[in-house]
Amino acid sequence: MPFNVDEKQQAIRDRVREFAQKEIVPVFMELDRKKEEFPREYYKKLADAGLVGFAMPKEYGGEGHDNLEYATLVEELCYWDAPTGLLAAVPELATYPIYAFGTEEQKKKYVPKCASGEMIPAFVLTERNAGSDAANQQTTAIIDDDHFVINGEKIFIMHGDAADLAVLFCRIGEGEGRPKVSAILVETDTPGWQGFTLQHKMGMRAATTGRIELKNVRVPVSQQLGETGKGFKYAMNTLDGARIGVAAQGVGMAQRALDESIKYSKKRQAFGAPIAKLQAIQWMIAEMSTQLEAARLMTYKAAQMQDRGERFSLEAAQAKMFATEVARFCVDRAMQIHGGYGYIGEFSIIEKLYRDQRVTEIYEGTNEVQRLVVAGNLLR
Ligand code: COS
Repeated sequence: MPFNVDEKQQAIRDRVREFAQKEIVPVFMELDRKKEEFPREYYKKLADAGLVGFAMPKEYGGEGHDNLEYATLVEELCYWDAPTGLLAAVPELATYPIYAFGTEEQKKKYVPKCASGEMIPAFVLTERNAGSDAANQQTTAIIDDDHFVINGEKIFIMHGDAADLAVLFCRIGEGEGRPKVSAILVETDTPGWQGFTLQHKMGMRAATTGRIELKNVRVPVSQQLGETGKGFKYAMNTLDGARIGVAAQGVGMAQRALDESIKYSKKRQAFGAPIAKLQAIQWMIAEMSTQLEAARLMTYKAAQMQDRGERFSLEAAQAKMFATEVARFCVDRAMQIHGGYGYIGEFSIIEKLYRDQRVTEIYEGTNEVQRLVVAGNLLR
C-alpha cells in the first residue's frame, strides 16, 4: 500500500479497479476514437456504480465521501482512463455550488438528480473573452417582471453540449465597469438554449466539451443561486476544490505512465538485455517515481486541509500546478522509453495518455493562473 493511503482509500482503489476491469478496459479506446458525442450509456453505468455523486452530500442523494476519498476516486479512475475520471469529476464541480450556496428547495430539486445521473450538470463560466479573466462576463441577464432574460455565448464548457442543468455565471443588468457576476440555475430545455459539441479535441475525448448559445432564455428569478454579485466568489470557491481533483487526475496519469514504463522496460530487449538494465532508463524511472510521490503527497495534503475546514486555496493551486506538470513529465518520459511503441496508439496507452494529460495544465485555471494564486496568497 503506498505511503499515506489509508484503508478507506484502499477500498476505493479496489472498488474502482473492479469497475475498471468490467466497464472501462473493454471500451475506453473505442470511446477515444469514435465520433465526439457525450457517452450517455457509459455515464449511466458510472452513476449506477455510485461513481457520479461520490462527494455529494448523502442527504441529497450523494455518497457523501470526503475530499481525500474523492481525490482517490479521481486518481484511480484516471489511472485506468483519464476521460472517465473527468466524467465523474465534472458533475461534482457543477453540483458543488448548488449545495454550497443554494436554497434548500434548489438543493432538494437538483442535487439528487445530478447524483443519480438522471440530470447531467455543467459549470458554465468560461466565455471567449472570459477564460483566465473569469470576471469579465459578457453574458447578461436582464430582469423582466419575475424572470431573467439571458443572452450570450459560453465556450469550452465540459459536458456543456449534453447538460440538462447549468450553473450559469453571468452579469445581472447592463452597465459599464466590472460586472456584478451572479449565478443562475438554468434547465437547458428552456427555449433559446442551444448546446454544440466542440470537435477535434486533442484528448479527454469521451468527456465532451461544448459551446452554448443563449438567445432570450427566460428563467424565473427564483432560479438565482445565492446573492447578486457574489457569483465570482462562488466560482472561485468552487474552483479551489475542483483544482485538487485536477491534481488527482495528474497523479493517476503519472502513476499509469510509470507503471507502463516499468513493465515495458523489463520486457523490451536491446543490446542483449532488458532495457531496464540501462542506466538511461533507470534514471528516467527514478525521476518519474520521485516526482510522482511528491505530487501525490501534495494532492492528499490539500484534500486533507479542505476536509479539516482549513483555508486551502494556496495548497490546491500548488498541487494542481505541480501534479499536472509531473504528469506531463511522466507521460513524456514514458513516451521516450516506449519509443515507436509509445508514439503509435495501436501498441500502447502512452499515445492516448500524452494527449489526455495536456489539458490538465489548461483547464480549471491554467497553470499560469495557479502561479498567480500561489503568489497572491504568499504576497498578500
Ligand atoms: N474563494 C472565494 N473568493 C475569492 C477567491 C477564492 N478562492 N479568490 C478570490 N476571491 C474573491 C476575492 O476575495 C475578491 O473579493 P473582494 O472583491 O470582496 O475583495 C474577489 O474574489 C476578486 O479577487 P481577486 O482580485 O483576487 O481576483 P482576480 O480578478 O484578481 O482573479 C484570477 C484573478 C486570475 C486568480 C481568477 O480570475 C481566476 O482564478 N481565473 C481563472 C478562472 C478559471 O479557473 N477558469 C476555469 C474555468 S472553469 S473549468
